[in-house]
Amino acid sequence: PSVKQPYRTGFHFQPPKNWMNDPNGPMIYKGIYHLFYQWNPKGAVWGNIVWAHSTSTDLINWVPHSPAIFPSEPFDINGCWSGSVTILPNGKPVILYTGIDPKNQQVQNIAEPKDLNDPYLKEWKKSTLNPLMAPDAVNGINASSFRDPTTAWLGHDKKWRVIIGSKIHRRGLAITYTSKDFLKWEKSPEPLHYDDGSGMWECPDFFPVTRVGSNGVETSSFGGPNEVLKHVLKISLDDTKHDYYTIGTYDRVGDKFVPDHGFTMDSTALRYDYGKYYASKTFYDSANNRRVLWGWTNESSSVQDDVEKGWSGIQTIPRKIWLDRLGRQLIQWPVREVQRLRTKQVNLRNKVLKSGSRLEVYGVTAAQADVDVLFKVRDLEKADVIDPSWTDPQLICSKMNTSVKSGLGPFGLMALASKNLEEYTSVYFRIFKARQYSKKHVVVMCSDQSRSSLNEDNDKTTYGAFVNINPHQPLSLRALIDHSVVESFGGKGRACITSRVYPKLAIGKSTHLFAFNYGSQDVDVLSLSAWSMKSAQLS
Ligand code: DQQ
Repeated sequence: PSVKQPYRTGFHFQPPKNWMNDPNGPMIYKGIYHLFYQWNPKGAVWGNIVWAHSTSTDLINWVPHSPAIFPSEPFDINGCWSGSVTILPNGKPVILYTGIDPKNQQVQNIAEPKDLNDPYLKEWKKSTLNPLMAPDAVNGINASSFRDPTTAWLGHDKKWRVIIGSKIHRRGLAITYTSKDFLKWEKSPEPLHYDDGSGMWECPDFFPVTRVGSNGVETSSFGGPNEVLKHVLKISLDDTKHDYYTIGTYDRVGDKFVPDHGFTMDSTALRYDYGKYYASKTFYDSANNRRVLWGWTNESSSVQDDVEKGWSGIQTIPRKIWLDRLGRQLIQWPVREVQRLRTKQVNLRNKVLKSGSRLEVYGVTAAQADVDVLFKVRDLEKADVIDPSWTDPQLICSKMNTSVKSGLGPFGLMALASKNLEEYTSVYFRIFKARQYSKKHVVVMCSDQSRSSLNEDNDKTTYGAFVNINPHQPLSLRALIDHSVVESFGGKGRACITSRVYPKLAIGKSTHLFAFNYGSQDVDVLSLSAWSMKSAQLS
């Protein structure tokens, strides 16, 4: 970030210039992390898509390489779209990606490293057998809705499976293909899963999770002798531009995914992130025995602003993800390596945030910071009763902005704030009673961008999520603040909201950070730690 480029990020991944969208084929190979991503070599808007490529030893500092895959053959001459890496049993990584052919049909191709001894895998060669999967008159596949192959997994019959996002009319589906040799693929008669009425499924992801602990599970794993696995299906819904997931059981014989509690894609659905977040993808990090999630966050600024600043799109900080103890949702937390960027630290303990008050956090670079707070409310009886019709947390948050006082809340953080609060992005909680006389509570987490910038030319939509926690316990809120992004984790990773904002005043050294409580009751800040963050090497 500089005076001319106040919105460039210090530690959220972005290329030196131009348009970036989906993360592609993340993996670890010979101890090196690889990130490929959809990139336009020619400008700050979507188009001319190639697979750009960067590598890292810690998921935070990155070295750019030349694009790994770019249009060159009939099977991808109009674009090299999203795809995934599979590590074959002999350790060799291969890429499956979507190519756009001369007729603008979507087909699936394979590429493999030219030199397996190069840990940076700089050069890739495309198979002459491409395309490996293509729509034709017989298979009934919609040629303009057939893309984004997942990491493949090995079945009980030693055959590979891969799913590809698709739609037929309004039915969104994950088409399964199987193969013995990874080159000849056969379409399965039935999809792994589908949903009538949802529209196109982009960038599916399908992976096992363990029921105990937070370790990751290799994509082809069947689980240990006493280990029962669950599976997660995630899809990126083209219609809403949100990533939804559901947890369920994978029937390996029928190649069917059976969700435990259905797979809804509405305002009550499970999402990785309730802010700006799309086209995400996980990989199994064998060096650290964890599953890591990458997700793309696009701009909230106008196309004209993007063209002027010369870039568009960032990646969120990679997150470790695992199944919650009760098996009802995933937990996400920034990979611990990001903490190596923490430098100057400020700590507050046992402060009372009086009703209607703010507490400025001094001494950290508020435009580039990591903040972790623990709040505690004193009397849950003081919570207002939630209106039973309020089932959409985003609506609750946008109806009641930061200035609206309720029994318990809003309390939280004001990030990227100007000195006199002409601008701020607030991330906060409100606690409601589920019903009159009820002992059950509903915790809502909001990210309010409505006052984020004096520039009105941005999308300032307010985001919201329910946080599945018991407010008798302290409420935790972590925020990764990075110039034009606020990436927030509520309830220790039970709800995440990523926002993009473009302050005019709250930039660089003129940025402030506050804890606040505008609710009618005092709230305790059990602890607040904030760190100035060093810049990562990004290019
Ligand atoms: N982006 C890619 C597609 C994918 C979409 C093209 C999702 O493969 O479906 O850049 O953002």
